[in-house]
Amino acid sequence: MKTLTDPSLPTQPPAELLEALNYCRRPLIIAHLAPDGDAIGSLLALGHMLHRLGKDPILACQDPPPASLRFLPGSDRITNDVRDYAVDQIIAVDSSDPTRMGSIYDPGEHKNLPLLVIDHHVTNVAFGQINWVEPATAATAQMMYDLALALDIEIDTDLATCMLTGMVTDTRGFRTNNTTARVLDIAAALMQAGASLNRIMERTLNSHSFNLIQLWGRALETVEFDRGVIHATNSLVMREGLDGIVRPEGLTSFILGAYEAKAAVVFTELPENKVECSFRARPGQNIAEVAFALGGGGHPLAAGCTISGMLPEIKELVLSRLIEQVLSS
Ligand SMILES: [Mn+2]
Repeated sequence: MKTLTDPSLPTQPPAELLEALNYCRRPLIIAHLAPDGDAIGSLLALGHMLHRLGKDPILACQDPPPASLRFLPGSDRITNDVRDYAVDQIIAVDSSDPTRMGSIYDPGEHKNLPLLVIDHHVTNVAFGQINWVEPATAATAQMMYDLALALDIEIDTDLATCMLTGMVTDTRGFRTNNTTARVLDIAAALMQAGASLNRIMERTLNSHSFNLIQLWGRALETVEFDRGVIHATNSLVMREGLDGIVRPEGLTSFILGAYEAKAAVVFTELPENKVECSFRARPGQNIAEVAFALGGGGHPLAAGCTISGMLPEIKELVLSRLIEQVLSS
């Protein structure tokens, strides 16, 4: 794992990454599946920048952007079908391992192309030929800002809006412990460049569907606490009648707010006996290692994994690992 760089300084993209970006003609940029604001914001920001450099980037994600992110300029250009495009380079953004690219990455079709990785997850497995990973940054979108500086690209309103959205959503409105003075400096610069912080907050963190509120209600009824770990369950049965919603977004951070809790997990049961586990923890913990050991990844205080098996057994396994982590810290 990489050592952290000084968070008060801009991060430096490797020279070979800048060279590769200048050299390509039609890169395929891939954001991770079940995309969040940082994935989509970074995807679009990089797309805008490469377009500005005279490239013809293809923007792709296995899953469509959530409705709350469709206000972002360029989001209508994101595709989930890239078979008809002859591309000459692959760039994975905000993805810590190749499975995060989902169905977009075609090992047969794409294996001979240069693969570039731009990400801020401490658990990144460096799966590209060129890997630019900065775990001290609050968002991949923050790295995109530093990339604009390195490429000498002027930041217009569209670019600023995409970058600020990634930073706002990954820091949950500048609340996470990686919200440094530099993060706020960049946010101010992006506002100067025309991004509306208020509009981004309203569209993303302050907007939920009624179905999501109902799912929160059902999941909150399941909340339990055991030796420092607070947890809730979102089963398939609980989502009956709540169309178009899978995850109780934001719930893990909310239940971690219990004074007694050091770590939190929400279990989301998926079809075909899979369970998605979303982890959050208070400073001093490291749940990235727990997630990584279970086949997932993330950040020291925000991580996740998806495990195959039955819900009760997976809950038991994951809770035992988390409790062990909390008791040993
Ligand atoms: Mn991110």
